[in-house]
Amino acid sequence: MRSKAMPPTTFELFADEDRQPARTEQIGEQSFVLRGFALPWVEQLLPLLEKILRAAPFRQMVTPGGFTMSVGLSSCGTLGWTTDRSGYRYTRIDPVSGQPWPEMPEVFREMAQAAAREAGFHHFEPDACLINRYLPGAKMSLHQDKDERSYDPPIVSVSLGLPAMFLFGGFKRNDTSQRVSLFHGDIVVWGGVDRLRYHGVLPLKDGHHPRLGGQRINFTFRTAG
Ligand code: MD3
Ligand code: FE
Repeated sequence: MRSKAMPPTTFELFADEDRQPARTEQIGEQSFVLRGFALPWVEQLLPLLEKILRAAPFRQMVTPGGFTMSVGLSSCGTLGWTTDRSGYRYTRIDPVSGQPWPEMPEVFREMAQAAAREAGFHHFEPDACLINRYLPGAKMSLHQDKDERSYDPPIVSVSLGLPAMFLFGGFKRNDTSQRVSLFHGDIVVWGGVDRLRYHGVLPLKDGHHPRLGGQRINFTFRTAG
């Protein structure tokens, strides 16, 4: 046992209270930005992402209202998200390939579970990972995510590539939004009372990211079924 008066036997890099420098930002009652949380996984993720995209390439889907989304979409996992003129839904089969969506790689799930746990959501079991691709100018208008069977599990979102301005609104479309910049490697976890808040993404600005080039890719992990 080290006595109070004695100097420490080793010099630690951080005192306990300084460990993990302020990397978690709370943006809602149950919403947290984990800055850089995905960075240790990125190099494992990218080749797996390329394989997924060979089987299920990004496509621009049409909304029930007849608008073509500016964001390119794909999915992996048991369920994937689709929209067309007849509505929004989760399916087991990719309507473009006619095949099941590519499997969700183990490391995707582990990263999402680690992030959920960090935000206080234990036992997160995602069965869907939506993959969004933003090229410069692409945006996502304010919306709620309501196509999942239960709103109890959180949603985990991973940002890669170019930065984006995320809009985090309230429970009505016209409630004021807060703006949150999201950077390469950031993970956001949204759950509980914040799960049905309106949200969107402003048009992506032109730029070059050293690893992903002129695009932003976002994964959202959900328990959909
Ligand atoms: C807040 N994607 O795919 S992720 C979406 O950056 C979507 O691509 C955006 O909105 C993107 O549906 C934002 C963050 C996100 C996802 C779901 C939420 C934030 C959320 C559900 C409730 C509240
Ligand atoms: Fe959404």
